Amino acid sequence: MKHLHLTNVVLLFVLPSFSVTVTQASSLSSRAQKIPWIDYAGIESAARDALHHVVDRRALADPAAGSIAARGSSSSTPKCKKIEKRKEWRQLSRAEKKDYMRATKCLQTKGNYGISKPSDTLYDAFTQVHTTDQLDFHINSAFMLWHRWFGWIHHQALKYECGYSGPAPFWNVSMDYKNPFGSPIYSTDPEIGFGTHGTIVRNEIGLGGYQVDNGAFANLKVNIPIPHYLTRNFSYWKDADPTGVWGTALGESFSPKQVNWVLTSPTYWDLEINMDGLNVTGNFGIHDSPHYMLMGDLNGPGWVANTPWALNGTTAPNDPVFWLHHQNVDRILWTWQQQPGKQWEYNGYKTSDHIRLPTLDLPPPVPAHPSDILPFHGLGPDIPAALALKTENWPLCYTF
Ligand SMILES: *[C@@H]1O[C@H](CO)[C@@H](O)[C@H](O)[C@H]1NC(C)=O
Ligand SMILES: *[C@@H]1O[C@H](CO)[C@@H](O)[C@H](O)[C@H]1NC(C)=O
Ligand SMILES: *[C@@H]1O[C@H](CO)[C@@H](O)[C@H](O)[C@H]1NC(C)=O
Ligand SMILES: *[C@@H]1O[C@H](CO)[C@@H](O)[C@H](O)[C@H]1NC(C)=O
Ligand SMILES: [Cu+2]
Repeated sequence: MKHLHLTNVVLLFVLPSFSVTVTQASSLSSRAQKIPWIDYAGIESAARDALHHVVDRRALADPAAGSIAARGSSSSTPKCKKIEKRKEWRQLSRAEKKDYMRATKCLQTKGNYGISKPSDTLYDAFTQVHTTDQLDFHINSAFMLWHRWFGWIHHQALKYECGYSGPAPFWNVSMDYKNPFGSPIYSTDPEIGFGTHGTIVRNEIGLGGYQVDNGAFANLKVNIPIPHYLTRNFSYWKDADPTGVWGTALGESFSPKQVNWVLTSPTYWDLEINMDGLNVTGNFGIHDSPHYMLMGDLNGPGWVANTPWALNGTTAPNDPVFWLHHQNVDRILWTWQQQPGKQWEYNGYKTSDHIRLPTLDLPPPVPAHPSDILPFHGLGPDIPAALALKTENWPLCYTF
């Protein structure tokens, strides 16, 4: 329950006078069932290993902390059968792309394991989870690791519920920074394009934008927070740029130069601040900018003040582009982690209010710790942050 007063532009996922009612969501997730393709016991064992690993490293780095016996992986933790290499969307074959689109839509035919309303599908369950207490895993240290795990679960769902056998693709948005909507991602091809948007104005959940009426997701209906057509509004990029904040300036925030700069972030926390553009006015960062460019569902229903939706969280996973964008954010984190000494680094804070709102008189921020629990509201178990630090370890088992 916090009240943020933003004088500036409303930052992504941070709404004025934010207050969440969690009662409904909590009662939903308490009914959540076990998901058959998730190895709960293995994950618990892997989580224990990851925590010991992080603790052991601290003991080694600080002899005063005493010696903790070196500890190998527990024998009950499964091993990766193979390490999958993720690919940029353009590297997928046409057949793989087509199958990815098919599997994505197939999630709308699957049950939600009690994560969401009975009438919701597994597709909706992802959005439901992302909408629940979203400040637990946005604009803070948990953000990048929470989304890494969330994207991995989504890929598992595509595999085990819908038979997708290709890699989890990412959208290297930097390739398109000069003309994002000219990207082949937004092809109108009914088999392999994510589509643009149409001409029909849809505002069921606020000033929504335009119904996506072309590409593989033409006229897709999504159900969170209420049934509506998938919506986008590309025109923020094209026409409205009175202040230079929403227009071409957004492309600059994910240019190759910007990515290289973000990769020089000295600590994990600096990486988070820079990825989200949290400490520079008018810079929405590599992560936030595409959300603002597409608007509609990718930006969430809170984009207009004084609507019934103004106080809700975000519907971003309703737009299939969400997954490709977040796998790219994950790729940048992964790249940063390849530097010497960075693989197991996790630090920063549970909120970024003190950075974003420096003029407010706030209590000291709570430091983040690798044992902090990332909540998934029934979409598999909650996990300690430490478990998501290394993508080549079980159960993530992927690389870039
Ligand atoms: C992403 O795009 C940038 C800009 O074109 C390029 O420099 C970089 O190598 C690309 N990386 C990957 C992994 O696609
Ligand atoms: C789309 O965004 C523009 C700003 O570029 C705004 O003026 C327009 O009202 C939006 N359209 C819809 C249908 O929401
Ligand atoms: C949030 O959205 C739900 C629909 O999912 C709506 O019933 C509720 O009134 C909204 N809450 C707020 C505080 O706007
Ligand atoms: C913003 O982040 C950059 C990079 O980490 C850092 O050099 C700078 O001091 C930060 N500024 C503020 C106001 O925190
Ligand atoms: Cu998110």
